[in-house]
Order: sequence, then C-alpha cells, then structure tokens
Amino acid sequence: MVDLFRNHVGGDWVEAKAGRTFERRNPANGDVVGTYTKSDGEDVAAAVEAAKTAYRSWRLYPAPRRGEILYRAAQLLLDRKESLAREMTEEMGKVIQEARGDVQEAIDMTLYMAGEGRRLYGQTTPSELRDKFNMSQRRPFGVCGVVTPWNFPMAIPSWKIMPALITGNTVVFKPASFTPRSAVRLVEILEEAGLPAGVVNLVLGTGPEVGNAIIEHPDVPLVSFTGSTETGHDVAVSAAHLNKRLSLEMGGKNAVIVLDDADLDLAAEGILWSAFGTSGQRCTAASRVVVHRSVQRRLAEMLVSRAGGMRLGNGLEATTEIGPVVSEGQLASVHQYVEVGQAEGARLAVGGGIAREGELEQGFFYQPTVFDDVRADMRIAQEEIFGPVTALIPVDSLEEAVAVVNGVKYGLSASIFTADINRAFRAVRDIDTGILYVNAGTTGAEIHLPFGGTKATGNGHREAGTAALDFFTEWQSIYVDYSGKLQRAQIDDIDAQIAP
Ligand code: UN1
Repeated sequence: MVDLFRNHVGGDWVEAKAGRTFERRNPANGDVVGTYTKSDGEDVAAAVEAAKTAYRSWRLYPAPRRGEILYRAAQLLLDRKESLAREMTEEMGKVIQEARGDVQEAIDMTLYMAGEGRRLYGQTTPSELRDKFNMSQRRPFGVCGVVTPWNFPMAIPSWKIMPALITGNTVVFKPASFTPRSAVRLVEILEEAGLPAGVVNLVLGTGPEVGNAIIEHPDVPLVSFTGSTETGHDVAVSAAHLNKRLSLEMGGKNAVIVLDDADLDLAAEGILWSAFGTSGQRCTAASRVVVHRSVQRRLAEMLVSRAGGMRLGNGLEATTEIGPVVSEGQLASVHQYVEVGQAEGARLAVGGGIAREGELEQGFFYQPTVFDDVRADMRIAQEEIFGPVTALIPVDSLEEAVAVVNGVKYGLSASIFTADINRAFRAVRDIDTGILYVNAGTTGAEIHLPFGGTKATGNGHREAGTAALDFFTEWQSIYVDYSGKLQRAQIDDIDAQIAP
C-alpha cells in the first residue's frame, strides 16, 4: 500500500480539488515511492488565500518567537535526519551520505535564521536636524511564492522558506514534482514545531499548472525560483508584468582551474567530488576543468583511472559512490550531450555510456565521463549538462585560464588549485562568478555566506546569509521629529540654530 501525500492548506492536509494524482518512482530501481495529489490553479488560489489570512497575524508575531519555532523545527530535522535522508535517496537518487548533507544544510539554515529572530538589524543614523531621530527597519512582503528544484529537496526549500518566515512573510510552496515527499516531510516538521496554520502552505503538482499559477497570482508579491534557465526566463517575464520581486537561481557551467604548481592528488579528488557528486546534478557541479598544459596528461590519467573505478548503484548501499540521475529524460539528455561532444571532436577519455550491468538496468545510471582536449567554444564546454560529465580544456597560462572560465554565459562557481598565493588572489580578483574556491572543488557552499551567481545564472539577488534577509524584506526609513515645530530637511539654516 503506497501512501497518498496531500497538499497543506490553511493548516489542513487536503487533496487537490480536481481529485487527480501522480506517482513518483525511485530512479535507482523503478519502485513506486509515493502517490501525490495533483493540483491546479484552484488549489493555488486556496493556498494563497490561506497565506494571506495567516499573514495578518504572523507579521505581528514577535520575531524572537518566530525564531523559537524555527529552533524546534531544526531539532526535529536533526532527530529525523537519517530517515529524511533515506527517503530523499529513494526519491531522487543521490547517495545517502550526500542526502544526509542535504538535510544538514536545511538544519544549518533553519538554525541560522532562527538566530536572526533576535537580530534582523536595521540602522539608526544621526539626523541633519536637531531633535529628530532617524532609523530604518525591515518589513515583510506578504505571501511569498517558493518554487524549488529536485536536486536539493530539503536544502533549497529551507534557503527560501526559513528567511521568508523569520522576516514575517507567509509562504506558498511548490516543490519539484520529482521530490514531493521531502517537501511534505519539511512541512510536517514545521507544523509539528508549532508554526501557526496557513503560514506555510504546500501545493503539489507540475510547473505549468501549479508553478505558473503561483507566479501569476496577483496576491503573491514575491517569488523565489530555483530551476532551469529556460523556465527562469519565462518566470521573469511574468513577474515583470506584475511588478513582483523575483529571485532567480538558474544554470551554471562551473570550472576548476588546475595550475602547473597544483597538488594534483588534491585537485583530482576535488574534481571527482564536484563533477560526479549528486551524479553531476548540482548547479555548482564542476563540468569544466581548465588545466595547464604541462600537467594535463598526468591529471587526465588520474581522473580516468579513478572515474573508471567508481561504483554506481543504489545510493542506499554504503559502497555506492554514484547514484542514478533523476529521470529517464535526464539520462537521455546527458547521453545526447556526450554524443554532441564526440561529434565536435572532443576526446572521450572515460565513460560516455548509459550503465546497464546487472541491477543498474532497472534504473537511470550514467557512467562518470571525462572528455579530454576540449576546446573552450565547444557546446560541451559552454552549455550546462547537469550530469556526470566533465571536460578538460588545456591552457598555457593563468590569464588564459581566467578568460576560459569567464567565457561562458553563466557565473555561479569556480575554483583554482595552485600553491602560489599571488596567483590565487589574482584569480579571485578576475574571475567573474558569485562563488569561488581556492584549493577545493566548485561545490560545498556554506549557508551563512551569500549563494548565487553572476550573468545568466541569476538576476542579481543572492540566497542564504544576510543576503536572504535583503531579498525577503523591504526597507522602511522612519524619521521621528521631537522638536515640536516644523523642521525642513535641506531647507532650514542649521548654522543659525547653533549660533551662540
Ligand atoms: C545547488 O546545486 O543548487 O554548494 C545547490 C553546494 C551545495 C548547494 C548546491 N551546498 O554544492
């Protein structure tokens, strides 16, 4: 008997009005993970109504008290970390160790934002005039639309929901249709932690039916979206018509630079972890390796021998190093890119095929793949693949490496391996990405620093850290005049007032 998972609207677990359902299967073996209620615009309208009603009192709820609810939620996430991680692996495939990391990232964000309940700092400033007090404070927006992807089913929703809540907003949450169960678990925990009814509402279903209805709803003044570049552009167009605040977190084409003085063992480890972790399905995945020609051969050999030996399998098994990709469509799209790379003349050094041995036949497994002798203008070096594929691009200098890193439309993450601090800092100065690592791979962002990218990766906003507070609030500047008379800024003659 497979459970039916439902929407959460105004504090109740309810089926979608039209009574439809959809199913999610485990990408490792095809087992049914769950059946889910399938919503449409009518369900979104009910969720927005509930969120609007709840906003009236939630915005007045003292922020330290909101923080206490988040502390309780963080504790529940921690108590259930293992079962949440196992369920996540069943739902989207990432290996259990990484699923635990995903839940941990949600715990970290929840704790961080809980603490913000006692900060949420504004400013006080001197006034140009006597007997006048100036200050600013953050104000919430109202109902926030939260639309999230399947690759980080707990972490990314927490990046959006927790800052929205601590700043006094309410939420309508639409998770990816590949990972609805993790979303249900997160909302159950918030409810159990004492979040009042209607503050977070969950609507399950597809992007076209549910996501669009949220984005187009006139009573949702703010939308935070993480997903594909194509969908993000459509979201931006709709949001612009309605003058919404919008945060977009989209594609990446992240690169690791390996200079001639790098510790190659460390570089190889960093590349394997960031290229093949989560089967390459991270926005921050290292899908390019920009390597100095003098170490290209040695690095390629190391990557080929290690990637060739990586164990594919069900992510719940302790020995598995690479799980399946999320779906059959994703598998086909990754393979298509590999064919494009070969047709463009890149040298396939290892991998390059759908893995079908034994039990792998039941799931969507792709061999870890390394292309060598890739030119920076090839499609596999320019477009996001979102699978376990990386491309070695040889260069002759740091300057050329930086130009290659910057020569794509995206700007999320990059890294450099070098023993030379001067060259590392020159790379930091010149690389145009939102996130940069020295002597580490391209993944592993921590939640208290801003997360996001330049150029086509985003639209100028950042998630996480205090940057998230900036996105989910608007500033209000307050001037209190206690002089008892009309004082005019920019007009009154202050010098005359202070004359002896
Ligand atoms: C993503 O890929 O969308 O830095 C998020 C990292 C993780 C988050 C990735 N902490 O790779």
